[in-house]
Amino acid sequence: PFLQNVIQHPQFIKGEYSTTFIDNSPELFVFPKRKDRGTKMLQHIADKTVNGYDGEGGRKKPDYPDPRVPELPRTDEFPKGTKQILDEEGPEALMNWLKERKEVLLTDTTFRDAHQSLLATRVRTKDLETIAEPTARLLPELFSLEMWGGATFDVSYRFLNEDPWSRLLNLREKAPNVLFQMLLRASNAVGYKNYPDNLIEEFVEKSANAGIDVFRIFDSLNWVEGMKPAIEAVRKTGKIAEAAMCYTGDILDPDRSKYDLDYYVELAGELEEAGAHILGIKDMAGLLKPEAAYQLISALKKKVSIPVHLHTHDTSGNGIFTYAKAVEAGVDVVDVAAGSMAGMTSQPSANSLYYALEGSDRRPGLDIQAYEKLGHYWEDIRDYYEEFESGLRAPHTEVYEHEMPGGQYSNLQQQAKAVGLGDRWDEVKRMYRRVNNMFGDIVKVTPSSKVVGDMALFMVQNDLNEDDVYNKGETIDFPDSVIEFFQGYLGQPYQGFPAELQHLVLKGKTPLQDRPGKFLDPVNFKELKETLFHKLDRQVTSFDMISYALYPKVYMDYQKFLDQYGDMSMLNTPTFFYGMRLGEEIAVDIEKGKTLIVKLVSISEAQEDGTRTAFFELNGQPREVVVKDNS
Ligand code: 3PY
Ligand code: ZN
Repeated sequence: PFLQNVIQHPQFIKGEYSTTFIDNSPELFVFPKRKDRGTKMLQHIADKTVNGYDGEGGRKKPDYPDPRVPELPRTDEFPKGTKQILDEEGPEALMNWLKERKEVLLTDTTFRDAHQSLLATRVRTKDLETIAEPTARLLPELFSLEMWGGATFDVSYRFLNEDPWSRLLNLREKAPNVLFQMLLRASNAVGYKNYPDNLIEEFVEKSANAGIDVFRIFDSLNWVEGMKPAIEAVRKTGKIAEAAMCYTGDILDPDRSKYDLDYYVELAGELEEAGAHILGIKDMAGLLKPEAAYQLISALKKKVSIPVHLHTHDTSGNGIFTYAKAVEAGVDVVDVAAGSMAGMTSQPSANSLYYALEGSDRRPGLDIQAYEKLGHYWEDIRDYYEEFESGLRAPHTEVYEHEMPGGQYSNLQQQAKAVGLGDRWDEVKRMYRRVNNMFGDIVKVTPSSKVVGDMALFMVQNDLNEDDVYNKGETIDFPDSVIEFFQGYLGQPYQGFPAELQHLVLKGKTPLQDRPGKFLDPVNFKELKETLFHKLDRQVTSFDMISYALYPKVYMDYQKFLDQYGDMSMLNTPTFFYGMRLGEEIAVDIEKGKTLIVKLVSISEAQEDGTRTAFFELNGQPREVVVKDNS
């Protein structure tokens, strides 16, 4: 281990060592604890078996049938797709190709937004990997696969104990022919606050290297200034910058004139000017009604010369109608999800859209039976994540009232439950809209939507109404996210902040008027590498550095998990969440060519100290682990 430490030391690698290098580098003598991967894994399995997926004894492991994975045509070569056009001819050629298409193109969001919106972002890499190659082989006509970014990044570390960068690299290998698309929150990257410009640049560059082709960039307040650094960073990599405007309000409603048609047309012009290859419309809550879509797309197609890409959520049940009108008005690409992961707070169904456009010369050109087969797989694995379903069973037109983004609905509901407001969810939804009005009618999408959500929870929890806030505001400790929002740390809302409330929230602090990125110290990557080297006791990658810089605590908690249990991403999902049933036997491929056979034999009653002993067989050998029973 000593030699390992020497050759992995950053100074050694850079050749910066002298005779005093060993004396002056005490970290060389820190050796990793001897790991027994088998025992660590059993520890995790025992903990889930005893304490449930939620750590509170929730639900025992159901017995799931194997998911149906479509059989693939027997050929080695992947059919060529959009990725080859970008790689061989560049972004401009790809844009021209796109504009020449008669049919409407599709982005499949099943790997990202669909599960972010339906299953609280919980789908694990293992389940994505299994279906990535079948998807790429069966649907090479897709414009792109949206499969990364947004909330998937931190949820990956936080709740799934896995590394999002590995997800990207693994999927890229399995799907080399279709463009990979990610959702980038402009200066908030994949986080919930503004970051220094050099971190955004580094994040974009490394994501592009690792396999992202299309960056859908949005600002949570539609503030173009806040988007420019990200757009430029993407253009520098030779990849595609899709600058998206978030759709809020209702252009058909004369009483909501703050965000009218002119507002969007002007914004579109600014985004094209700022260097967008594609204009995105990000209807994150599914508020764009069919006739509004027709008017909006028609006006935008007149205004800009770049392709237009529409994203919506089917929460109201009107998604297909909205897309049909958008297609009629000439939209170039729309976002859909595989049938069994579509609808409700997710994207409209690819399958439904295909049939809805029967008889139209703009119907998507793809093999609908392939989509049906892929849907079987998703239908089967969706059961693993049942605990994270929002409970929404039918189209939900209240969304036109509360305006909550599809990706937030199930997450905020979980948050409400966690603070004991599960049974006051209706109130929270109504308060969400009231908070929006208090804030001056703002764009609500991560992270601005989180601010509205935090404030709504805060007001319901403390039984506050608008008058209370204005009357007692001086003495109220507002949530941190609300204070930061009014400080301008998320950027500037269209037409500014409401002055009275800003004054009450800030209590004398001076708000920013300019881009937060201009005031933040750049990340010192050299220093950060040293810090992390000491913390992790191993060679540090650019991916480690970026993730640590984005969210140090979440990242270090993930490292702690790895120390304690090891990499659990290879466990199948039911075992990862629920542990094992008594007598059950599973095979775990811990690396290529190395499989462990695990059997759970018995579990003792709880001892006085609250611990239980789980008895396993690991490759036929008896093993015991002690686990604390939280119940
Ligand atoms: C995200 O930022 O994660 C979103 O999906 C916003 O809609
Ligand atoms: Zn979305």
